[in-house]
Amino acid sequence: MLIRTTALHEPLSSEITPRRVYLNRRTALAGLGLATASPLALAQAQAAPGGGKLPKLPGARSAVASAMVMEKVTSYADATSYNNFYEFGTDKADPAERAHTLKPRPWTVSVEGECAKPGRYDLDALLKLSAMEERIYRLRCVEGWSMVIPWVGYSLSELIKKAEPTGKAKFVEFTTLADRAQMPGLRSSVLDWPYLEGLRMDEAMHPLALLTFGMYGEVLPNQNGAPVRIVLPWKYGFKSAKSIVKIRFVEKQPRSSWEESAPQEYGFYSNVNPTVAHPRWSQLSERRIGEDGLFAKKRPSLMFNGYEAQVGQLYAGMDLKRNF
Ligand SMILES: Nc1nc2c(c(=O)[nH]1)N[C@H]1C(S)=C(S)[C@@H](COP(=O)(O)O)O[C@H]1N2
Ligand SMILES: [Mo]
Repeated sequence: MLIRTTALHEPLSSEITPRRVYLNRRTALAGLGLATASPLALAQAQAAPGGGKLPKLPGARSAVASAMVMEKVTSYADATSYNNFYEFGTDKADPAERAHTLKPRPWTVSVEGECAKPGRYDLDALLKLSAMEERIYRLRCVEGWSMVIPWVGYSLSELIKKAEPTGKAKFVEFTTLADRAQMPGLRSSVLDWPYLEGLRMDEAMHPLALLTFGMYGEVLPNQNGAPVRIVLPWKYGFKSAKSIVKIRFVEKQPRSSWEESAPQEYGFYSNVNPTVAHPRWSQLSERRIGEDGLFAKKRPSLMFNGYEAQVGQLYAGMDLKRNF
C-alpha cells in the first residue's frame, strides 16, 4: 500500500519545537557557527529516566552533537518492551519477556581478521577504551516504525583504530552471540544463526557509528542487546546488531543474515530511503512508537533517517536503488 497524504507534511503539535528550545538552539548555532544541539535539549534528554534497576552508565555531551535529534525521547518502557531480537523470539514482546536468560557478564569481544593488532577484549576493557558519550538517535526499523533513544557509547572508529586494519580490510563483519542455552529463539530457523551483519570500512569508521553499551543513562537491558551492540542511525534497525561477540576485518563484502534470508528485500546497505520501497510495503512514512493512538499521524520518513548531511558523502555517485 502506498501511503501518501498531505497530512504527512503537517507536523504534529508535539513535533513543533517549543519556542524556548528553538531560541536556545539559535543562540547555540550563532555562537558556534555549527549545527549543534541546544543545551536545553541535552538536559531534557539526559533527564529521560531509565528503569532505575540497572547499573548507571552516564555519557557526556557528545562531540558529535550535530547528530542529536531534537524530538521527544521515546519512553524507557516503550524502548524496552517493543523489540526485535529474534534470538529470543519473533514477537515484539518476546525479548522483554525472555531475555533474562542472557548473561551479559563475563563477556568478550574478539577483534580479528585483516588487522595488525587483533585482540580479545574483556567487557571492562571495552568500557574503558574511550569516553562514554550520550547521543540521541532516531532508530528506524525497516518495518515502518521508529523510536528516539538516548544511547550511551563511543564511536566504533575508536576500537577499529586500535586494531590497525590493513589495506586489505575493505569491510567489517559483526557476529552476535548464538548460544542455545541462553537464547530460546535459536530453536527456530527463522534466520541463519549466528546473526551476522556487515559494513563497508568507511561506514564503520564514520563518527556516527556508535559502539553502544547503554541507554537512558544505564547499561543496556538484555532485550536491547546487552552488553554491547552497534547503533547505525542512518540505516534500517536490523543493521544495528545486538550482543556482539566478534568483529572481523575482511576483504570481501560480508553476507548479512537478513540479506541471506531474503536478498531481494534486505540489501547490504539498507540505508533508510523513503524513495525506495520495500518490495512488500512503502517506506515513505513511519509510526513513532508511543504515538500509536487512534489519531496519531504517521511521520514522513527521511533520507538516511535525517542524517543525510553527515553521511550522504559516503554514497556519492552510487545508485541507491540498486545498492539498497
Ligand atoms: N542479534 C540481533 N540484533 C538485532 C536484531 C536481532 O534480531 N538480533 N534485530 C534488529 C532489528 S530488526 C532492530 S529494528 C533493532 C531493534 O533494536 P531495539 O530493540 O534496541 O530498538 O535491533 C536489530 N539488532
Ligand atoms: Mo528492524
